[in-house]
Amino acid sequence: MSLELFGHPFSSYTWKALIALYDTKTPFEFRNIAGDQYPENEAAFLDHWPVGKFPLLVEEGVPTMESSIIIERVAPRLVPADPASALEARMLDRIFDNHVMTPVQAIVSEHLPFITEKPDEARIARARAALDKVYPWLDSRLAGRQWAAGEEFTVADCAGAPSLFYADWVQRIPEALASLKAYRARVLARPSVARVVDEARPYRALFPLGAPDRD
Ligand SMILES: N[C@@H](CCC(=O)N[C@@H](CS)C(=O)NCC(=O)O)C(=O)O
Repeated sequence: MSLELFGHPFSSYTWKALIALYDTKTPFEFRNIAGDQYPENEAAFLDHWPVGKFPLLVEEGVPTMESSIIIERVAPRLVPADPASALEARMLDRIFDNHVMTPVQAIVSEHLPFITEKPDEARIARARAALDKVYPWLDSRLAGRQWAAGEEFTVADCAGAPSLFYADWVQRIPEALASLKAYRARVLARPSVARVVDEARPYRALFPLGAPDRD
């Protein structure tokens, strides 16, 4: 079985799939589509998925889109066997993507000159308000848990790590939310997560709001 993952080393959703692959020690080939350096990778990627959203998994020529589905394909054990635990893990995965990463992407894209000439301050304010609402909810939900969905490292953590990594860069998690801050630190220390953070260091200058000197 040959697995190829197309993605960008600084992309949050690429991290999500990479964390699952690294954590489960699944062999694969990374097809980097960063910038103009790898035109053959970009062409093959767009050939499989003209929508152009990454990551994309290609297995023996057959593409799979969407990071959560890629994880279920390559690392099924990251979804718990018990149905109630599986539901919790999938729900947290959706919450991190839709209610943390989506507002983060909105704020970041409003600062990308090739997407917008002048930042839409109202959109940025709405995204910041969304983060302000979800942070305390996450803090309560994660209290007393080792990992996002309980005692097991799951797909929810693959989503939680990149979304909270970047969320804290655009809107600092308040000190008072100790469980959420501790979870972020814990998940960033996991070797599979530390590896994607390290591999992305050369790309930090790309962060349009300016990467903070930490993490
Ligand atoms: N729902 C998708 C989201 C993927 C996504 O938004 N990827 C971003 C990179 S982190 C992307 O492709 N950005 C490039 C673009 O929008 O053109 C998933 O989970 O894979």
